[in-house]
Amino acid sequence: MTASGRILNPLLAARVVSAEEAAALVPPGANVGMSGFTGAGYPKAVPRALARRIGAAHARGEPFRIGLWTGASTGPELDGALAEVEGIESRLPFQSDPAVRKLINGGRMHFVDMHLSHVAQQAWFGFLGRIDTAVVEVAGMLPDGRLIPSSSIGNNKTWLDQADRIILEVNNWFSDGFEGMHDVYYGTRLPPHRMPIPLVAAGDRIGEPYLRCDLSKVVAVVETHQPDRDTAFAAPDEISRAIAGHIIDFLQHEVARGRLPARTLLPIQSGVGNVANAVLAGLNEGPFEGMSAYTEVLQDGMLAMVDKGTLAHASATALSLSHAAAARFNANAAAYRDRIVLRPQEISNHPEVIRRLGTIAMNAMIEADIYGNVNSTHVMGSSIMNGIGGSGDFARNAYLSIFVTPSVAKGGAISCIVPFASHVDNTEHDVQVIVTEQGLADLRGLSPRQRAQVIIAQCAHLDYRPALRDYVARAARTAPGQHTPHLLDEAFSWHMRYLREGHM
Ligand code: 0RQ
Repeated sequence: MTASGRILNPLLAARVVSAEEAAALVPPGANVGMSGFTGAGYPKAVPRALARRIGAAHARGEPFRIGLWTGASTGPELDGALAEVEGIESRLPFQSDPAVRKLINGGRMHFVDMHLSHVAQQAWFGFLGRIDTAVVEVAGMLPDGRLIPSSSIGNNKTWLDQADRIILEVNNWFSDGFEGMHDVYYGTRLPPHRMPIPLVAAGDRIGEPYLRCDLSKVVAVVETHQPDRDTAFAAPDEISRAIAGHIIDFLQHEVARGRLPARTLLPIQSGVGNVANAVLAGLNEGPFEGMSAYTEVLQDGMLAMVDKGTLAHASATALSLSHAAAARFNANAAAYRDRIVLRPQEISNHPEVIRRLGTIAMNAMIEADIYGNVNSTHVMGSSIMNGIGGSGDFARNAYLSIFVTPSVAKGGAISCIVPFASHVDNTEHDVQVIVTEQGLADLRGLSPRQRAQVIIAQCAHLDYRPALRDYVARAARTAPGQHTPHLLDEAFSWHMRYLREGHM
């Protein structure tokens, strides 16, 4: 047994080295598949040591960059450290680190923004190139070499299976209670041999609690003791409370129409960010109970719902918690294990399962246009914020697809309802409901021209309604086509005005 007490396999115990020694095994130019999803379960020591090595190489004038693949966003010790030394050539599939964002938007790092459910299968198809090295955080290692995952699973199964060499970080900050929380499904096959995924309820377990690992590929094991990044959320404010209120009214209306089961509804999915978290806080005060979640991220708001019993079961691929909530989770992990299951992201975000379960998807956005096209990723059309993440996986396949945003951004200088979205991630075909603090636009069964009327009347801020209505009226008079009437020569003038006024 080694210092951490978590490495019960003798072969793995014999591989324990320092983070520097492990980082020395990553070749320049390598594609590195690291663990980590929304700030949870990412390696904390090796990436920093690798960043130091890259920084030293750059100081000597030697080029050294890697391709960095993860589950989703990580933490400052990974994305932040590698960005600081400009050590990342290309990044996929999602990020939220300010330093990474700055490099991408400055044209100094490539970013491949992918649906999160697509990553593992595209790696298996061979579409992304070879994975040289996997660097994966785990909470422990069994005597037979199987691995206890930590606070996220993400793409770890795929990285471990596909990489030529494996570096493991074993983090004994996580309590013993994490063992048994995970469900790693090994039944996925490649076309034409695919079979149905046998998951019919959010809480089902269809796989194994451990990650398998070919021990002959493990070149280094590093011991750590460190919590995940602090994913702190802004307290719900008047705006997010109003958005939550509109959603609860809508869900009750759907129950009254017989389109949703009373009390438990259908499994909910909730996206990342302050607004999504605040909506969960609102739901926790609402009339529903014994619900389930089939989602990718379990954030503070959802943990509070589990604590209260509003949620009976939650399925995700990762936690994404503030330090206070993470400490509470860690102390009670054994109890949460019965109600919370973490899965690979190819399963948590799988279109087949999302559609079978009838998920209610609720994701935040940057802006929507008057016809219902949603921009989840780009500010002013050319700068990335985080990435599409799982919003598209859920929106297209959900029973109900809801997008939320405050009606204005930047203190009211920018309308989040615009004539023409400056970038489209989720199309009008995948967006059924749009909600701002102003109200809720139910777009189901509406044509584009009908949608424009409802979105402006229900969702746009009062200050922007006249200009939006003016656009619609003029487009109705002069646009060459009257299905989705647009004045293309001025469609982007809204965004141009903000740019000219120096809001970016
Ligand atoms: O920037 O902090 O610099 O002012 O965008 O905006 O209002 O705090 O909203 O934290 O809920 O994030 C869409 C980014 C919303 C997130 C997004 C600026 C605003 C602020 C954040 P500042 P808020 P949130 C499952 C689902 C895509 C991935 C996804 C996201 C910042 O929810 O990344 O859905 N979604 N995944 O000022 C200019 C506008 C703006 C704007 C907001 N119209 N114009 N700036 N901002 N609207 C989870 C995963 O996939 C992992």
